[in-house]
Amino acid sequence: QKVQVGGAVVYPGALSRDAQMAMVEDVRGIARAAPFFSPLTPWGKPMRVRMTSAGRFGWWSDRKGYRYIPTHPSGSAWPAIPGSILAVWDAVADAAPPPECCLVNYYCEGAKMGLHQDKDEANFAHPVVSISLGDTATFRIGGTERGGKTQSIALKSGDVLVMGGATRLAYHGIDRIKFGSSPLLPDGGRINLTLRVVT
Ligand code: MD3
Ligand code: FE
Repeated sequence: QKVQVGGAVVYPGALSRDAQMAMVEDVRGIARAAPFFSPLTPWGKPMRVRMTSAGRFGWWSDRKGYRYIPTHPSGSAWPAIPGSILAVWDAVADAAPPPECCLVNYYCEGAKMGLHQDKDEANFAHPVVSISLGDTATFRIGGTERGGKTQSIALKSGDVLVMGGATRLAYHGIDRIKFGSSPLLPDGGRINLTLRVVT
C-alpha cells in the first residue's frame, strides 16, 4: 500500500513491530560506535534534534555550514549501515545506487525541524528514503519554493517515506512530535533514519 503526499510516497506501516524492534537494536549499535551529538547551526545554536550517522559519510553542521564528513567527530570511521536498513532502501529506491549515508535523527520531547531543502548532496536525481521509529511526528511538505503551499501528514512508527523526482528538492520539516504516542522507545521520542546517496 502507498499514499502520495505532495509528491512524496509514503508506505504506512511498512515495517512490522518485530522489524521496528530489530531496527531500534541496530540503531543502538550505530550509537555505540558513533555516539549522538547536537550539531551547531551555522548561527552557532545547538540543534534540539540529536544526530549521528552510519555509512561512508555522516552529516555534520557547525558555524562553517552543513556538509558530509568521512568520520565521526571523534575521528572514528562511521559504522556500516545495518542490513535491516539497507533492505528498506533496496525495496523502495528502485535502481538507485547504494546509499552512502544513513543519518540518524533523535527527536526528544519538544524537538522539531524547520522547513528546509536537502541540498548537500551532489546528485538530486537519487531518491531520499526515510524510516520513522517511535513517537508520531507531524511532517510538513511544500514545493520547491519557500513560502508556497504546504501539506501535513502524520508519520508513525514503521512508516517509510520516499522522496524522488520532482519532490527531491521540496521544502519539508517536522512541526512536532506527539511525545509518548508510541511504546517502541522506552524513553519516548522519535528516531528518523534518512538514507541518501551523497557523492
Ligand atoms: C523531503 N529529516 O534529516 S525525513 C533531514 O523526520 C530531515 O527527521 C526529517 O528532513 C525527519 O533532512 C524528515 C523525510 C524527508 C527526508 C528527506 C527529504 C523528507 C524529504 C528530502 C526531500 C524532500
Ligand atoms: Fe531534510
